[in-house]
Amino acid sequence: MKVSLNKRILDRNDECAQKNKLFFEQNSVLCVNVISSPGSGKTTMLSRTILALKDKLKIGVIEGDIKTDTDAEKIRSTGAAAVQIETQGACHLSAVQVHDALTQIEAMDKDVIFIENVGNLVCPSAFDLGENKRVVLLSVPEGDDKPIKYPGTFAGADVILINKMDLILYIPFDLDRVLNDIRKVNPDAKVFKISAITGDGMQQWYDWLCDMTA
Ligand SMILES: Nc1nc2c(ncn2[C@@H]2O[C@H](COP(=O)(O)OP(=O)(O)O)[C@@H](O)[C@H]2O)c(=O)[nH]1
Ligand SMILES: [Mg+2]
Repeated sequence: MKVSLNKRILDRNDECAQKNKLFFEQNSVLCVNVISSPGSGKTTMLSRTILALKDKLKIGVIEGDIKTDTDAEKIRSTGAAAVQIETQGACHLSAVQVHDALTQIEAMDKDVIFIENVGNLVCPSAFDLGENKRVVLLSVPEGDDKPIKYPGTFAGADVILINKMDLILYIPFDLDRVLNDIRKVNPDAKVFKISAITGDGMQQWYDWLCDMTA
């Protein structure tokens, strides 16, 4: 019974994800679903990216959180359009929620729509939002065992950003192990080492993003 209910929820989600996909295709919008644990630096990374690329790309952001619109406010302070979805307890965004947000954010006029998913390394990866690309962040203080503990999420990424590299001198974190473990679950992902605070390493990420929109 539980299995068939879950399947129905996922089937309904996938139907709407297909509509979103068509919308992005028809409007030449690159949609990027950003997934990570809470606190790994999604909002900081997105804010820095928007400021760095503001003369090149029109960017909008759909923010997902259980409560509050603080992240949408942070994004708006960069000058970009942002809409907040409060999931009221749900641990991931759904394609329907994204669909409803697209008109509010005037997504048809943007080059890139980022979706900052609810902070969680499990549930968001099961829900297709119709995005073109998936980015997973892993930050140094979370520990070097996350790619093997949450292989499904890392396996689904097009890009993996290893964030908070500025802290690697202070926190035990075996970078070689992380890179090896990522290769085992996802040999094709691009992996960029960044600090969203200092900006180190961010240029490779900007280049990738610009290539995807070219
Ligand atoms: N040292 C360091 N702190 C960072 C970095 N990126 C984000 N932070 C900090 O990590 C905390 C959580 O960042 P936030 O962007 O809100 O994470 P989110 O929950 O994934 O959106 C904040 O205190 C940020 O200032 C980084 O590259 N280095
Ligand atoms: Mg955030």
